[in-house]
Amino acid sequence: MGDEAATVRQTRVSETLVCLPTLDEGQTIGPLIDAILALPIAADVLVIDDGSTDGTRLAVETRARRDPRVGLIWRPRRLGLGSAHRLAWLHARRLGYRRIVTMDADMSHDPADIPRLLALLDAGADVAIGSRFAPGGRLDYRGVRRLLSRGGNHLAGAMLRLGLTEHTTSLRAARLDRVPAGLVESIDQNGYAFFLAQARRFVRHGLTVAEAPIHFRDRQAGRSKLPPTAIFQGLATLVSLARLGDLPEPFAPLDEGGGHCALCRSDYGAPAGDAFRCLACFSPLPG
Ligand SMILES: Nc1nc2c(ncn2[C@@H]2O[C@H](COP(=O)(O)OP(=O)(O)O)[C@@H](O)[C@H]2O)c(=O)[nH]1
Ligand SMILES: [Mg+2]
Repeated sequence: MGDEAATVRQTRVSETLVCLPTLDEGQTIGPLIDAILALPIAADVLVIDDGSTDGTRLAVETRARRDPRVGLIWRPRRLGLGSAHRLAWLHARRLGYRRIVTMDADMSHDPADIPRLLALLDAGADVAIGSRFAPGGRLDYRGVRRLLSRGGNHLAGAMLRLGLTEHTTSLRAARLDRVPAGLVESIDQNGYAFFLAQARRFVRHGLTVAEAPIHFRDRQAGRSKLPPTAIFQGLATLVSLARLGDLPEPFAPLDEGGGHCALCRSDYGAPAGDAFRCLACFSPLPG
């Protein structure tokens, strides 16, 4: 397979898939995978890497070769954080997982929080969100980043009225049988906008969403991959979502057969705006 195609490698071992999108996270991805696999819960790990050049791919492939619980979807170039999450959801459904967990790969999210989120699903929630702003939660950012995170989430709380304290971070767990197929896979947004839209869809489509307080640490290695424009895109998305009021956003249900992509030979076709795209290599597909 050439560099223009995605490589996809994973078999399902357990019922829970923990998904980690990466863009040059070579210093943290190995220890993070090891920490997740050492948790007192059964989980597989999927990394969705967008053409990292810093050894991320090698660190994942080394582990994937010796442990069937570890999988990798490698895309040849940066295709966006939201698109990586949508692909993770689609993949989890295709392989028949019962639960999905998503989180950042820079160690800002603590793998030890995963069992706490899964416990909320076991207690009856459809979705569990790790929150920096719920009572007991912590955020290590200082200065402008802290202000933007806090302010953005206050604003989202006031404008969307979802009953949540956290709208913009990726640490989330869900029962795949309770979330309609396509609800997440059709969110055509990246960055913070994706997480805002996802939180709103969960609540407005009637799912039971629980929050668990988390301690969010600042990254110790590498640098932030989200450009400042992601903040403005998030704000614009917030305004357009608020305009919908309490109405659930319509979404395109997934075709269970899955759009087959002739270019990368995966089955990752999903609705994108008015068209269909392969989420693995991003080529347009016939609708
Ligand atoms: N696959 C993929 N991962 C991404 C992309 N953008 C960011 N990430 C990953 O998403 C996670 C969150 O990004 P990060 O830079 O830490 O955002 P911040 O915490 O808001 O500064 C990290 O694991 C990144 O490596 C992308 O375009 N594609
Ligand atoms: Mg980060």
